[in-house]
Amino acid sequence: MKIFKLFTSVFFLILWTSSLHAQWTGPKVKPKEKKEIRYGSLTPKNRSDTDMAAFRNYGLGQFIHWGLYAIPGNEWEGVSARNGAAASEWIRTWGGQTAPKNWKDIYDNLYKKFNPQTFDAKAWAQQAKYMGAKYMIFTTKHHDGFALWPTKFSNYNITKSPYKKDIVKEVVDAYTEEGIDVYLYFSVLEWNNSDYFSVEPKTEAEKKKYEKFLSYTKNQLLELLENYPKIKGFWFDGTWDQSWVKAYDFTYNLEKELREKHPGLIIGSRFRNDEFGKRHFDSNGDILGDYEQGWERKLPQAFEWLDGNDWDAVMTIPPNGWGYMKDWTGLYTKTTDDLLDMLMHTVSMNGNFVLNFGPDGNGLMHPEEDIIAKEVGDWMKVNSEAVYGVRHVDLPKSNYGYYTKKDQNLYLTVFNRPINNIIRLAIPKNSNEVPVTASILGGYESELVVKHSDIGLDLDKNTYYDILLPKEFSPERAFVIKMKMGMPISKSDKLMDAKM
Ligand code: FHN
Repeated sequence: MKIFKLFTSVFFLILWTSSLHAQWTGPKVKPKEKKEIRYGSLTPKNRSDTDMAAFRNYGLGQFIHWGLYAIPGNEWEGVSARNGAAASEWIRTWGGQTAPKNWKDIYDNLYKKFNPQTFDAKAWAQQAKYMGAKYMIFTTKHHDGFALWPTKFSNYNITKSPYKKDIVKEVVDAYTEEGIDVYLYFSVLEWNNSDYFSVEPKTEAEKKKYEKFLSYTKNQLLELLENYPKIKGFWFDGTWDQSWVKAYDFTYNLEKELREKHPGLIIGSRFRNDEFGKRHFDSNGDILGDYEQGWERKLPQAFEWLDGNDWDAVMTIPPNGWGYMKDWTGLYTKTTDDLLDMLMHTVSMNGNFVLNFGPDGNGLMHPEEDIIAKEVGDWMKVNSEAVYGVRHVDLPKSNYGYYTKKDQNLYLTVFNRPINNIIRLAIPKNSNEVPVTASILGGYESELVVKHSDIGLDLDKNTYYDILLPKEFSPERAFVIKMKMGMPISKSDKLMDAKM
């Protein structure tokens, strides 16, 4: 029995890691030969409508993982699940020596205890607003299959808990009221649904069951659209199993239907695959859906890897674990400075950075999350101009931090301040735009000195602009230099080479 438990947890760990290290992130290699594809993307690359334009401008978002797993918080009766389950929201798969007896049964009955007395959707939304989030993604149903809305299509839902009320509605209403767009996370995969198959159903009986599961999934999605018409999109998950991959005709038609029912709906690249089983990107390397949705707990190293697609990156504060995890000790948890660095890394490459929160069984954020939300918000109050609605800058990479731009403004968010207080920007010699004036967002009033400096590097394609930082300016975190760009006063001439 113990060996079996160990086997299952190792199996899930392997599954988890392989799903996260799949091939869609990293540099993209387009196939040499074009294939005829019937089940490719239903929408063009970089949709140009207003909903997608809003997505492109968000910059910062919030993810919330909330469900029955919030009750144990990655432990049970004082025993930690840390090495027995892949992540806190995966605690149902807890196996190995530390797992409690009849754990799955205990877990599946947790709904009888789900009664978050201090849950206040308005307080969450206000916190997210203070943090600067422009959109949020909320788990309507995670892999355990428990629905946080009163779905008509399964009994395993919030109405059966002592809490009873429609949590999804509370969240959608509260965030929308604060001007934050809502996206619904939906896991297709369900651990405890007997109609669900991870492998392709083969026998007639299996096929029948899986057909039932597919129509249940469709009904739930249409129900979500009908119940919460204010939502902007779906954030799909748990779509990697072969059962779903092989159902490409069904998923193609379902996506069509969802889009028809809800014009402007945004769906990322995790929803479905083409008829050759290619996920995220079809067999020709073209994106499936409206944006690349594979950046999870990691960021692209190079802008080129994104191939011009819209994208988001979802990020945990602990190394892994999206649901509530009571005990963070002994784990490297990202600091506010780490997260701001990741935020600017992301927006400098035209992406949205989505920070995850995992509230506890009473609806309260982890105390460390409260601190981070406040600190990110304090920073955003001063610097959000460099985050919202900005675009990638085609300049040589700066070692000081990250460039972003909006209209005639160039922003450099400085994380690495040089000891000589000179920020030296490399600008290609043939550039028609150079920094003309510079100032620091918030805090420091006067304009900074901008100097054109010529240094002798052989065969250098760049020229240099120095921005002098006042010695007395000593912020505690990264700061943003805002520059107005304009015509260069004089083109830099080629210097006469010395005769040697
Ligand atoms: O397995 C899930 C995990 O629990 C979490 O929900 C993340 C969020 O992006 N997605 C899955 C793994 O890709």
